[in-house]
This record gives sequence, C-alpha cells and structure tokens, in this order.
Amino acid sequence: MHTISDFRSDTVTKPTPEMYEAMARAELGDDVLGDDPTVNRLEQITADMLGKEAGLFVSSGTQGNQIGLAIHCRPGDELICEFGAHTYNNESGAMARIACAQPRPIKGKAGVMDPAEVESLIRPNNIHNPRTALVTVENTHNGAGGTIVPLENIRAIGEVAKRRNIKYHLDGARLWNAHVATGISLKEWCREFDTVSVCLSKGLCAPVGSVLCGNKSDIERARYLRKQLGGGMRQVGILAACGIISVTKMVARLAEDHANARKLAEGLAAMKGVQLDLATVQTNIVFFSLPGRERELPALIEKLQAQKVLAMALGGRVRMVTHHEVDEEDVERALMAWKTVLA
Ligand code: TLP
Repeated sequence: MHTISDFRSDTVTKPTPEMYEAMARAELGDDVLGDDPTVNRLEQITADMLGKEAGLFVSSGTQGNQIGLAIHCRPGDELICEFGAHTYNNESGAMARIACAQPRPIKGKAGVMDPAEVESLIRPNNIHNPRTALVTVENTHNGAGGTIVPLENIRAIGEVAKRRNIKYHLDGARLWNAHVATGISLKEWCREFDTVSVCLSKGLCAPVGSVLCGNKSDIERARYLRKQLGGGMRQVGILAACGIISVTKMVARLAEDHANARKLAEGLAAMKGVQLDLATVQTNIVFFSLPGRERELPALIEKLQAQKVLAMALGGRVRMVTHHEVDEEDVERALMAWKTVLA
C-alpha cells in the first residue's frame, strides 16, 4: 500500500529507479538538429513496434494527437471523431486552434463508431461543404471507461477511409492496454492507420512524452509542425531514455493494472447507490455514477481524500484509474473508503 492511494489517473506515476539511472547515463545531443541518439533510438524502437516507418518524440499525448490531425487537415477541413473523444473534448480546443479542423462527432457505443455512419458523414465534393479529411479513433477509449475498440471495427472504418480517400489517425494514448488485454499485436492494431500517437507517461511510467508514428513524409511534416509549436527540445534524450524503458519493459505489467481495476470495479458495483457497468471495465479505467448524488460528488471526493484515497470527478461521474503505483492493498483501502463515504 502507498502513503496515498492515488487513483485519479495513470498519469500520476513517477519514473522507476531504472529510469532515473537511464536518465543519468543517457547519451545526449541536440534533437532539433537530429543529433540526440537516445531520442532517435526511442523513435525508431516505437515506430518498429507499431509497424510504422518513422516516429517523433513529442511532449504530450495532446501534442501527438494535434500534430497528427494537423498533418492531414487543411484549415477548415472536417474530421470525424467519436463524441467522447479526448481529441475533441479534452485537448483545450486544440482541434480548432492547432489542427484548424472542425469536428463531426458521432455518438458511439462504448466509444465504438458505426462504420456505415462514418461513411454517411463523409461530405460530397461540393463548393458549399467542408472537405472531410480524416477520421480518428481512440483506443482504448478513455471516456467510455478504457474500453477496447474491436479490431474488426478498426478495420471496417479503415476500409471506409481508404475507399473514400480520407486519412485515419489513432489516439493510442493507451493502445498498450488494448494490446495487453487482447494479446493482439501492436502492429496488428496499427496497420490501418496513417498516424498513431502513443503515450509513454500514462501506464508506462515515463515522466514525459508521447511518440507520433507514421510514414516518413508525414513524420517529416510533423517535425516541422512540432517546431512551430515550440516543441523542438534540445538534449531531450534525458527523457527519451525513460521512454525506451517504458516501451521495452513496462508494457507487460499492465495486466496487473487490469486485474486491479476489475477488483475495484466489482467491489464498487456491489455497493448500494453505485451505478457501474462492469462490461465497460476492460482495462485499467473504472467509471461509475452515484445517481441522485451528482451534486455531492466534489464533497464525497473530498471525504475520500481524508481517507488517503484520491479519485476524479469527470462529467458527473467518478473515475478511478489503476497503474504502477496502486496495488491490491490500495484497491482494498479504496473500497473501504467508498463504503464509509457512501454510508
Ligand atoms: N488524458 C488525461 C486527461 O486529459 C483526462 C487522463 O488523465 O486520462 N488521449 C487520451 C485518450 C488521453 O486519455 C489523454 C490524457 C491524452 C490523449 C492526452 O495526453 P496528455 O495529457 O499527455 O496531453
């Protein structure tokens, strides 16, 4: 058990001792000049794992996604995304400001869009219409509860994108979790996409960073856009060194987080007043609501905090996320704390 059981997000993890050592030993260079060997290695390892030609180390998932969208969209273009998508709801309006695209959201089921509906929303060529440039998927889908978008669905939407000549981007912030939960290889998950953004600083414990992957010319363009955003960093191998450990050593252990999330969810679902759909608990995220008590949520979360358990109120629901720094005892403590708080 940890001093504080922090279930707010898997972003709260600290670097592992091995990461601190790797930071101290990292070979460095000026990455804006393309000279940082550690960054170059992280980019190549990640691209290879995802089956893409090239990768670009970026400061965050938001930056990876928004550069990904911006590569494919001209200002004023339209992109199709799921209604609860992080790119649309949780990136501070960057879709409008940075990618300069307007969203055409679709309400999915557990984050999964209907390929026929995607196709029906692609605009015909007409001077009055925005051009539909892109469709984007999130896997796992955070807002839907860490749900896995099935591979058949990804392929079916990919088929629509290819046939209708639009681009396809994956917000794979937690793609690692989908890979571990299903056993489906990362390459298989990524095959259909033009660009994929994966995060190193969620379940994988790196302090900073994401990698945007795609073909060489898209990543070259991405490097330029990153520089425009002020995201060209210098001796950043000090961070990439952690990322290399993330992608090579921290993926398999996500299974523990999934088991802990399941335990937590089952315990919560059994509590009176808790509404929780266990079918959505497929990876490391647990969302639930307390019908009739929505306005009390901030106060309840504060009471929980007094018992050293942290959770997050998001859109009228409670979110709890498991990760490297919460173990089974933290789960037990959280269940006890909720029992007391809800009584
Ligand atoms: N999500 C954060 C918050 O923004 C909600 C979290 O705590 O889960 N894609 C997905 C699916 C994400 O969940 C996140 C972060 C991002 C992109 C953005 O990553 P960062 O925070 O590195 O910009």
